[in-house]
This record gives sequence, structure tokens and C-alpha cells, in this order.
Amino acid sequence: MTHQTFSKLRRALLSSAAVLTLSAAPALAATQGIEPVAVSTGVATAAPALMPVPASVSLPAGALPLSGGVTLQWDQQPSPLLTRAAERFTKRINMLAGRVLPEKVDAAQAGQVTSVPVHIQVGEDRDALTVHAKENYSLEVNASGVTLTADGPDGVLHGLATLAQLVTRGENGPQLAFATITDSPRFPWRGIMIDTSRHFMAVETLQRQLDAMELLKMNVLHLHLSDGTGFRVESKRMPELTEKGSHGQYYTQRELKDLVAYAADRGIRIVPEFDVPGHALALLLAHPELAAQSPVNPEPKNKNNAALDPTIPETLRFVRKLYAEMGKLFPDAYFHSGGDEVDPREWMKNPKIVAYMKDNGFATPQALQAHFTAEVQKILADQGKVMVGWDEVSEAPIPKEVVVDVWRSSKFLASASADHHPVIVSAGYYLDLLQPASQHYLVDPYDPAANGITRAQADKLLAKGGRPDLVNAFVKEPAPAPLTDEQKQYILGGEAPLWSELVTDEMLDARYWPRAAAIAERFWSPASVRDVNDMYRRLAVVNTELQLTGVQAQANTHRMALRLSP
Ligand code: CP6
Repeated sequence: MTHQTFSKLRRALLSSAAVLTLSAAPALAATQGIEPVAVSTGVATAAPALMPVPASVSLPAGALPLSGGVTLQWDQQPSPLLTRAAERFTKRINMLAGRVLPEKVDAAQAGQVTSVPVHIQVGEDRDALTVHAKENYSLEVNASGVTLTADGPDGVLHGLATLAQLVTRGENGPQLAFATITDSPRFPWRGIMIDTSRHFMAVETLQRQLDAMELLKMNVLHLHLSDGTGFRVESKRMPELTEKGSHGQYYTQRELKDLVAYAADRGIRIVPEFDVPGHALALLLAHPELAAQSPVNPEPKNKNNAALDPTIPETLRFVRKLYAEMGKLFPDAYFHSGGDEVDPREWMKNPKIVAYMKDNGFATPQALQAHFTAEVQKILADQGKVMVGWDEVSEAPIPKEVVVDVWRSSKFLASASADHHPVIVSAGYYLDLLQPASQHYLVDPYDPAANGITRAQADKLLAKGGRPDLVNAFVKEPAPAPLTDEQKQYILGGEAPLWSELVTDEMLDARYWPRAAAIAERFWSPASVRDVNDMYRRLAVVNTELQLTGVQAQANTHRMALRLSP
């Protein structure tokens, strides 16, 4: 049996076990004083659990009986994308409603079962999914049925995700809570980052993350595809990259094209990252002539450090060729070129690089990196792409159009947005740090003091021999002023990264979920939505909903499991 078949089987067994324990769970919970809300059903018993909280919502008393499930009715012929979405959500809602499958309904029963009509009005269709997608929708559930209105397919997807969360369990069976909702996202960029280099993640695993993201209205999957530990894509123009850099663990071009389509179907863009000039060991195993340090040691103590030589023309020719091929696989306008954690010693120990810096007036390695970044930006612009880079790229002047992905101190929010760079906030949302959901939940993307270390903490690290260039960049003092309205315009949104040095494929679901759902709410809902207790109440329901969808979300967070009855 292959590993993938095995994990599918294991998931099926686990989810049927969860259903079997259903009847026992409330009794057990009652004896332990734990509130038996939605223990294993994925369905709230009382108030619906909407996550992310809509921009505007009212939930009047009352509900529609749902034992007959839902039937979607379109005001115009739905596109193929919406037809597939309709099938997905009808299945999901009917499953949540506990409705018998249509083929199992006999003639006598069929007459009694009436399904709830859902009228859907879609504006124009979309050709390509972009950061400017029309995501707004409104949803009305009342005694006469359901109306979902949106300007485009992405709004419809979000409206259907909300509709699924309005399914509750009433005294007389499944029901759809009455609601009046007008909804739109706070930020247009709401992502997770998956590190496929440190541990390879199966295509099915990526698909499950996309399934979960759709439910939480997240819309960007950032794939970290190249690092010191591996290059994870089939290259046809430079097959040596895949041969020497992947240990046979890589995505074929066909798989990636299909994954991009799978994501677009769910309103999700895929932004690839091919990290240069640092984190380059896997690239250098195939192209040692581009290394800053020769000979290339294939098994160094730290696989993060090997870097490209930014001073030779061959390096930029290589980057152009690599990005041209990879950029075609990923049609999104944005392309992440890394730029993080370049160890200055890799460059400064090479006399040729030092001489080049002197001849060209680059006083520091940062200045040299800025020059390289500007060249990479030109390459990407020629290829019709918008460059994204980690916040190191913003430490020296670079073109304004470069999007800065803030991962160290959130003070870089203030500096990058003041310099008129679009910004993605990753600092504060690192899921590999194993912090509780609440910690990430309370980090606001607009807060330039939310993340980083104090001067005193930094001094301690420096006394222990920490590298000043690394440590000082994390210091958030002096605290920058709050962002001005103008700076706020430059914050595109955020991403929850999960670095996978210690995370394997079979652990991935539980590392992301349910905590990433709390982060999804931070990126979607109004900034004023910050009640941690209410978040945990809803997260418990969303968690079981994710599990029903096939995502092996962590069984419960400590906080959720110990929630006591009032
Ligand atoms: N790998 C890469 C990493 C990290 C980064 N880039 C990282 C650094 C510090 C922490 C977690 C992850 N593992 N390529 C930084 C963007 Cl705490």
C-alpha cells in the first residue's frame, strides 16, 4: 500500500470513529462539566458559529427546517466553476444537515422531503483570479428561503461558505438559521505559506489545505518551493535542478497546473517562492559554478547558508531562465523571490566579491543585496510579474513595486509602507512556533509594535554571541508611531507561515488547523472583532467542520477542550 492510500484509509477510519463516539460524547462531557456543544458533529446546537465574523451580520430568532437539504437556483446559467462549487457546497451542506443521500431516498420519503431553495444572483464571471477579485456578497435567510447576491464568483464562494456555517441542529433536526449578512474582506491578501522544501508535502495534502482555506475565506497559498534542503519542481529547461536538488521528491509540471486550477476553483491564488540569493544550496548542487563559496559542501552543518554569487552575470542569467519557466507554471501576477537571511559571511569571505563591492561602491552586504534585488525585480517585471520578497529586501533602496513580506520585527510595516511598498504581514502568524490561537488572533496587521523583541532581549542575545545583523533586525524599539491612513493603504494583508523543519506531511493538517482559522478571521473581519472567548467558542465548531471535510485538524486546543459550562 502506498503511503497516500494508507493515510486516506486512516483518515476514513478516524472520521467514522468520530461519528461512532457521537452519542457517548455529550454524556461523558456532562459528567466532566464540559459543555457538549458540537463535540463531534461539526454542527452548532444553538447559535451558529460564523468564522470569520462577517462585516455586518444580524441573526434574528428563527430557522428553516433543513432535513430536505438545499437546492441551488441560479438567476442565470452558472459558469463551469460555479457549477462545480454548487456541487461541492450542496454536498457539504446536505452532509452537515444529516440528509440521506438522494439515491437512498425511496419514493414514499421523497414526497415528504422538501429542500430549501437558495436563489443565487451572480454579477459578471471572471477570466482570471487576481488580487482584485470581487469578494463581497450578501446573504438573506428568512421564512421564504435563501437569497445570495454577489458581484462575481468569488463572492458566491464566500457566501456559500457562510451558508454552510448557518446550519445548526435544532430540537426537530437540522435547520438553517435566519440571517441578514452583508460581507466584505478587510484585506485582499489572506494567505498561508507552506514550506515544501524542508519536508515534501503530497499533492493531496496541499489539496486538503486548499479545502480548509476555502471554508475560512482565505485566498492565497504561498508555496515555498526551493531552499537549502530541496528544490521541489520538475524543471524541463534545467532538469539537473530536479535531478540533483529534489531527492526524487518534487511536483511534476502537470501536478502543479492541476493544483493551480484546483485552487482557482476555490477562489485561491498560488504564489510560488524560489528563494534567492540565500537558502540556495539545492540550486547550487546542480549549479556549483554560481556559488559564493567554492567548493560547495553538499552536507554542511547548516543548510540555510549557501548563497549565490550576486556579482557574476551567470547568476542573473540563471535566475532569468529559472523564473521564466516557473512563472509560466504559476499564472499569478505575484512571484516571491525570497531574499531572506543572506549570511554576509558567504559573500565577505570571497575576495572576488569583496573586490567587486569595492569597485562598484557597495559599502555593505545589504547594499550589494539591494543591487541584486533590483536586478531580479527587472527580470520579473520583464516576465510580467510583480516581485515579492522577505523584509530583508527593504533594508536598502529597491524599486517601489516590490512587495515586502514582513517576517521579523513588525516595525518593517512602518518603514516599508512609509517607502510606499505594498506589504504582506507574516510576523506574528508563525504557526511553527506552537503558540495558542489567541496569541496570533490578537496580532493586528496594522500594529507596527505587535512583533519583535525588546532592546534588552536583544542585548542578552548579543552577549551570548548572537550575530548583530540578525538580532538587531528583530528589535521593535523605539516603537514606531501607529500607521497613518496613507501607510495603511499599502498593507495588502497577511500570511500564516509554517516552516516545516520539524513538520512532516502527516502532521501538516494539525499544525495549520484550527489555529489558521483564527488568523483567517484576523485577515477578513473588522479589526474590532477581538473577543478571545467568543473566538474559541466558534473555533471549536469550525474545528469539527474541518474534520468532517477530511482535514485532520488538531482534536482540540487546550482552551477549547477545557471550556466549562456556565
Ligand atoms: N526558512 C527560511 C526559515 C525561516 C526563514 N526563511 C525562519 C526563520 C526564523 C524562524 C522561523 C523560520 N526556516 N527560508 C525566515 C523567513 Cl523563527
